[in-house]
Amino acid sequence: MSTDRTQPVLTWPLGRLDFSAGPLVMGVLNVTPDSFSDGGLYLDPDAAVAHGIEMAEQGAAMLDIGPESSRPGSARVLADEQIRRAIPVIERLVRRVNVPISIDTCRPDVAAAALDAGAAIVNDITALADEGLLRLVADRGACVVLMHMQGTPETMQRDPHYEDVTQEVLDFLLDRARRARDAGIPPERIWLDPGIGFGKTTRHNLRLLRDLDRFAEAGYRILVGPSRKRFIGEVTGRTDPADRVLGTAAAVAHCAAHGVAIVRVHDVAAAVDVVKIIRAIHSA
Ligand code: HH2
Repeated sequence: MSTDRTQPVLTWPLGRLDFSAGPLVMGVLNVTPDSFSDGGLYLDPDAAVAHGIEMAEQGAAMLDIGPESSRPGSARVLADEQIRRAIPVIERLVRRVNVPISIDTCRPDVAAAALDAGAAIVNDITALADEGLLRLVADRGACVVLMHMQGTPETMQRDPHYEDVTQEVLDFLLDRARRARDAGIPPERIWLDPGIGFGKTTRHNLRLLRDLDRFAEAGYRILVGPSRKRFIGEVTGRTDPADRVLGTAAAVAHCAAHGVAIVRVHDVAAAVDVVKIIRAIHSA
């Protein structure tokens, strides 16, 4: 079983991405009042669109629009409110930037509205648990991020537990990937994400990062989202997420050196530089 990851250019009905220059950078754009790092900064659509354009200019290969925070302890946001936050921003961004737009949601009605507005990727932290979202992604020809999470955002950090975190996360993702393929989603449009910080202790996150080669060998493109997360604060002692840019850069460098296809970050310019350096070293 494998997807043809040797093909550097991915074209799908809604977009095109060239992976030949090493890992691609996905810029995070949270249109929420309460995201752990950029909450409240881009609730205003003008500010959100300006930041999206800025990240594309800095070299983001795609933009991930998040209308609901999934930080530990966060509550769910109704679909209507997610649509109200995200759709005007997506409608404007697709006309202003030349990169695919991703919608970070687990709700089929939000994803449908985003795809109608021009999004090309569905980023689902519940790995298409919802049958309707699975069918939507298959029918509409979107790319999808299948992410691993133990529990739900409300409860996931209470007592995460694994016998073998890497094997369990990998087994889960491969199982969800098989289900997505059975529903008709081609393997090259299925991207797998170990879900850094989602029902994991710092040790679990570090183990997953240490074992990235095993994910990269599984036959699918791998996406990793370490950006400014708590494990970086715990290792470095940086309590303010804004002070975790260098720690994030180190994690991005590690991802780039271990077969990751996409890194999801807030600090696009830094990640783009890191990826360029790792790539230059590897092709020297
Ligand atoms: N992390 C966050 C949200 N969505 N999606 C994927 N695929 N992978 C991730 O690691 C991931 C994600 C959490 O980060 P952020 O969006 O910055 O914060 P919040 O959930 O508080 O909006």
